[in-house]
Amino acid sequence: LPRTVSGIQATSDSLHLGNYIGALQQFVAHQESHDAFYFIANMHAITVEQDPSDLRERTLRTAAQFIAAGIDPEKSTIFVQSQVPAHPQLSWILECTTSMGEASRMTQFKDKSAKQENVSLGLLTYPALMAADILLYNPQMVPVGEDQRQHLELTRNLAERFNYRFGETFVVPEAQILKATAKIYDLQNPASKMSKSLPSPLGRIDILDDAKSLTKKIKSAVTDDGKEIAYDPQAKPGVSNLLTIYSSLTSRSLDDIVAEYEGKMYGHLKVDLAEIAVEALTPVRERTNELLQDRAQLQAILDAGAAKANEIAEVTLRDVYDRVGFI
Ligand code: AQP
Repeated sequence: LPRTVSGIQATSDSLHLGNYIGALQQFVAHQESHDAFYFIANMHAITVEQDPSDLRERTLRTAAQFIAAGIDPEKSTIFVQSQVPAHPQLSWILECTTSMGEASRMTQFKDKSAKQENVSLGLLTYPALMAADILLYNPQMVPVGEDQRQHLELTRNLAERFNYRFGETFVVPEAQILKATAKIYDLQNPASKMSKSLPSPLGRIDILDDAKSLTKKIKSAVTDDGKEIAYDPQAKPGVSNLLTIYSSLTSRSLDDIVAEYEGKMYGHLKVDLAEIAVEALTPVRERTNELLQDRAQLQAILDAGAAKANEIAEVTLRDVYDRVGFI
């Protein structure tokens, strides 16, 4: 089977709908056709300050949400980044082949460092660790949202550079960014992406939200001038975002949905979408809570995942150490 790898940071109690649609739904789909490795990026999480007990809790909660969303530990390898030491070990070597210019040109670094008072060195070297996360497993394909496109491009460059200098070592992976769902936007501000770090309580849908707050958030979503329900991200970003969410949660085409709502009002679309979201996310919330009742079992799944990930990552790391001349 071809291989795939991807991760999500453990930076909040609940993943949001952008993570779910942009990443998790793809993860679930690809586990059928790929040897899949999905990890909880707790090392990336500490590039900005995290409270240790929150981080510990969120790591387990994120793992529970992976499984509740449909990632099957029998099919996919689920693990925690810090339990595979080859990630930071390879990251160091990749950092030494990345220029300061390249790292500081990354838009995520520019955006996040502009928001921080104390910018950590880890925020700058974040993409080298991400390259290591990926290249250790020699995947053909990496499913991510649009915001990670630039980091994936850097990963490919670092792989090619290393191969050129030290001989064929890494597979150069393709980014898998689904055009339709690559970017889910904030419901209150459809010009910016839905994210964990923006304080937008009504704009961000958490997948663990209960029915009441899901409904409230969708009903108060910002819509656009005019009345027509049409998919037009430029002229109608708010409605288009709702249509994208609708389409992803129902697996129905946009054309089909737009045709159904011809002549109806924004309110109709919102009422129906609220129901669809409640129906899609309630089982995920309930399953997450169930899984969190048995933490020993969750930890056992993560330990088994780490053992499998370590086996593969160590082989790649040994080869890399040898090639760079480490005795
Ligand atoms: N809004 C989104 N639409 C589609 N995909 C998204 N992803 C994130 N937001 C959207 C994808 O989810 C995966 C995990 O991303 P992350 O762990 O970096 O999470 P985040 O939500 O982006 O968290 P942050 O870093 O806390 O938020 P910001 O960026 O605001 O600082 C990735 O595949 C990502 O593309």
